[in-house]
Amino acid sequence: MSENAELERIYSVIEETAQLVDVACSRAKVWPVLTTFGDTLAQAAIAFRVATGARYVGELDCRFSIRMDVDPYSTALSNGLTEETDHPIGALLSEIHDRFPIETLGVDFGVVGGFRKIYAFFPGEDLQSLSKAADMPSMPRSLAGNLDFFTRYGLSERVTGISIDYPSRTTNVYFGWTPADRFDTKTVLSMLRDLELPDPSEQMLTVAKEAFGMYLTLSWDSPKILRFCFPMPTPDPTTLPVQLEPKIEQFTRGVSRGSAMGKYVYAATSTPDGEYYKLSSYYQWRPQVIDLPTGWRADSTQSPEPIADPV
Ligand code: GPP
Ligand code: MG
Repeated sequence: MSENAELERIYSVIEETAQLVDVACSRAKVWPVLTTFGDTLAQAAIAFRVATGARYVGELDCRFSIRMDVDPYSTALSNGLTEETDHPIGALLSEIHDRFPIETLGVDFGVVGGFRKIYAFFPGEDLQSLSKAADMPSMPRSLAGNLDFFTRYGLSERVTGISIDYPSRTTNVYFGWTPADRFDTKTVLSMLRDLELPDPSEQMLTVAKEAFGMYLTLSWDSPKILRFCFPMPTPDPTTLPVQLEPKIEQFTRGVSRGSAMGKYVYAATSTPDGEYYKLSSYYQWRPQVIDLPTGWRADSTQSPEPIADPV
């Protein structure tokens, strides 16, 4: 397939997926992201994500891995996807590049809002030190300010990646763990209390118990951790021992999975204003994007899945 035909094909999938959650896809916002970063989409990991929080109303997020030989931030700037800024957020990606072994790069965009995030993931078997991340001059100071917290829970050498959300001016730090590290109810409760976040619901505890890692959101304007999230893998969200939110259920029922059969991540997020839930559905799966344990990890040793057939 020619590159343009491949982009048009993916665009139709994005449009159909947006319809499932009653969102009108903006070609003016989506197409420039696809033409800027989409030249290796046929080989990329591609995921769609819905979330229940107020900040996600009327939006569908799409994320995909990109080629490793581009600098995604300068490429986004030169293609007008984001504006030049003096804010430290503008220097963060190059500091990550200088200090960490990046194995996978990805971008995220909203079908309404357009270009949003850049992801930098490190090799799953080479977890990185949090203090190294906290020492970067452009990292929010709240990471260094909370180092004791991470040390207390054994997380200080478990960084698997960092993402940067340009319009929101926030950054996520991702932590990975092995099944042996799974966090029990008591620990989760204590972590959230330490961060002055609300006590978790039963649903959040169910998800946290099965989580393959956790991640948090920081900004340059607050000394606090803004959000704290537990993601769990599942082959079928409808079989989870939780009541799926109507928006997530609607999405799950109709979503097209391309070549990625049964690869979902259901995530519980804690914020000072309460909990919300997110579901990512992989349309194409590549094992490098996130280091997953158990069954998912096992099939990552098999040959890559075939390129998706047109749906
Ligand atoms: C989770 O963060 C996303 C990933 C771990 C992988 C992205 C996948 C690719 C195919 C590149 P998020 O972006 O959903 O976080 P937030 O909740 O802050 O939006
Ligand atoms: Mg997510």
